[in-house]
Amino acid sequence: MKINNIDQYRDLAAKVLKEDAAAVEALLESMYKNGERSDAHLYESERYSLLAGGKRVRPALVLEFCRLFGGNTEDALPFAVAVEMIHTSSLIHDDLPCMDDDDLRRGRPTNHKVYGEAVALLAGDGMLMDAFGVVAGNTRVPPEVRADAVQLLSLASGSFGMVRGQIIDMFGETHALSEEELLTLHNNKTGALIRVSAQLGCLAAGYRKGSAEMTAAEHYADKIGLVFQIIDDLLDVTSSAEVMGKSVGGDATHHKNTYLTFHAIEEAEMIAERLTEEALDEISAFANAERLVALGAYLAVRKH
Ligand code: GRG
Repeated sequence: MKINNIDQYRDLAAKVLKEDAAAVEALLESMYKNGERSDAHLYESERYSLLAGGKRVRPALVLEFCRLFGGNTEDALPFAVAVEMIHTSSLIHDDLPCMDDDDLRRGRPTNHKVYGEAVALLAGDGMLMDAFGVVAGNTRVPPEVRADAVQLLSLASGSFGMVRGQIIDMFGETHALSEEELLTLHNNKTGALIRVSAQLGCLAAGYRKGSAEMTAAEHYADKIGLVFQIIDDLLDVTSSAEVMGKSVGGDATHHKNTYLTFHAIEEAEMIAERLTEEALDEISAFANAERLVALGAYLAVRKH
């Protein structure tokens, strides 16, 4: 599917992200309350990062795949919130001095800059574990769907998904990676959570692994997941901290292997466009796919 005029998708994508973020943020808002004198700073630091904005792309994918396949988005909302909690925990940990040592995230000082390293570590740990409880406690869907969701989320975020991607990324700081290794890195560090978001939306709508619906969702997500990381690599060299709300230029500082290690900027942009068109082809034949088409098209031209 050729993207001839991106402007036609921009408004719809913004509307989709805004609507879905509102539902997700309302539930997040209710999760961590004031606490006692001795533990209030844990909940405050969790709220600080969870309610700091962010594009909410992953939860939007959960809700939109549920909607696309005829589900009730209320059934998918706990799954959407859980993915955002895991994503946010990974951002807190990624920013720590022992990882990327960043000062800015989502336009604000990073969690550890405000609350200290130990509290930031625990805030990330806490919301990561809480996320699995939120999924298992989603009584709006049958127990076997919850069990599938827990397993898929665990695979996507743990040692066989995002954490694996992060360790390959760290290895790459001191070793030259092959392009194949870089793709494995991206597919795990960024792609796995994007893929599971699409899968959880399908699960909430009643479609299990192996169904034509979930397979199409996985193909779409794998392609836009790679595009997401290519654009992230491009923005790291072409954008600014003001626009991004996080530091830029860190890839070069940390000697990271990125898509631009292997491809010139214009080539990477063309690959991102081609992958996006292929992603849209995976879903455009389903009725009412416009919202996910717009979201996929927008992600390829996002500026932050
Ligand atoms: C805590 C499970 C867990 C893992 C820790 C640190 C780490 C292991 C993994 C790092 C994963 C990571 C930070 C990947 C980068 C993914 C990425 C492109 C993040 C930016 O996502 P956006 O642009 O950010 O969606 P917003 O702020 O909009 O949500």
